[in-house]
Amino acid sequence: MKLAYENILFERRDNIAIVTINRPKALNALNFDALKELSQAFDEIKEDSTIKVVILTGAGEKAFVAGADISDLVTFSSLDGRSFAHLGQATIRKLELLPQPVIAVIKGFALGGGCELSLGCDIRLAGENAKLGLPEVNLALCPGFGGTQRLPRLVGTANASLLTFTADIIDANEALRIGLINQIHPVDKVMDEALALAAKIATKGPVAIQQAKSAIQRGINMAMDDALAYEAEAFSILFSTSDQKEGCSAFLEKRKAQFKGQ
Ligand code: CO8
Repeated sequence: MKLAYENILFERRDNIAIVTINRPKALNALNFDALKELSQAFDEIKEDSTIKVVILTGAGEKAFVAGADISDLVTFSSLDGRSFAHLGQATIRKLELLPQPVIAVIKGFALGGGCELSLGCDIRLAGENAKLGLPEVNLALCPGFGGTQRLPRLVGTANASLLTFTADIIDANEALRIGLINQIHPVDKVMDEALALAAKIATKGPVAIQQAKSAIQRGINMAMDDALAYEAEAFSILFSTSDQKEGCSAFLEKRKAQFKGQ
């Protein structure tokens, strides 16, 4: 059954899914409903093997996501805060562990929970107008959607601590310098760049991409010896796929491989 969404848009372009957070009046801020819809969309994507790559973005050019919805936060009890943090964390973890690679397209503000959502993506492409940060401490809150864990793993504890403690909002160039984003593009070109990147990734062996993503995402949280053992399993299982035989044969026969995702 196709699910109806009110706070997000879900579209397909061939084998690419585009999920757009669509609350422009609140700069795409995340509330309970938006998070629940994102979670449902990620479930749909996980079950759909015809989707090879996912793009996650925000509606309009002013914001990717300007954080959690502060008009809700102001009324929260401690229990509300906990369930909101759990929902946000579970949703972003689901995103992070999707079998398909996810590219964030960041135009404008990616703040607080919005920056944390982008950290659950595998690759971040930014428009020249991107502004990123974790301004939670301005609200006497701390990051609650995984930012205290994913940001230091990505940019190191010193950069993460500076951003988190100062609440400074950095521009695209500084975000690129510290490794928070992968690339900067003109605002009107960044979605096309993401689509081209997604199309490129979609030409590769799909099971190989899944195994590589899994080894990266699972392995980063393991001790090195465990992670290497995990990688060896991820690698070896690929020899049971017909795509692997096709990929190696096509190379030797000097032709383009035709992958089936099997
Ligand atoms: N929540 C709700 N509404 C928002 C939010 C938000 N996060 N951000 C912007 N808006 C609304 C504004 O209130 C405004 O609404 P209206 O037009 O009705 O007045 C509209 O969006 C446009 O915003 P501005 O007029 O403020 O636009 P500016 O260009 O002047 O400023 C900024 C843009 C700098 C992005 C500014 O809006 C801002 O600072 N926003 C808040 C950013 C922020 O602090 N984000 C972090 C929120 S906390 C968080 O994300 C915690 C995540 C972890 C939660 C853990 C569980 C408890």
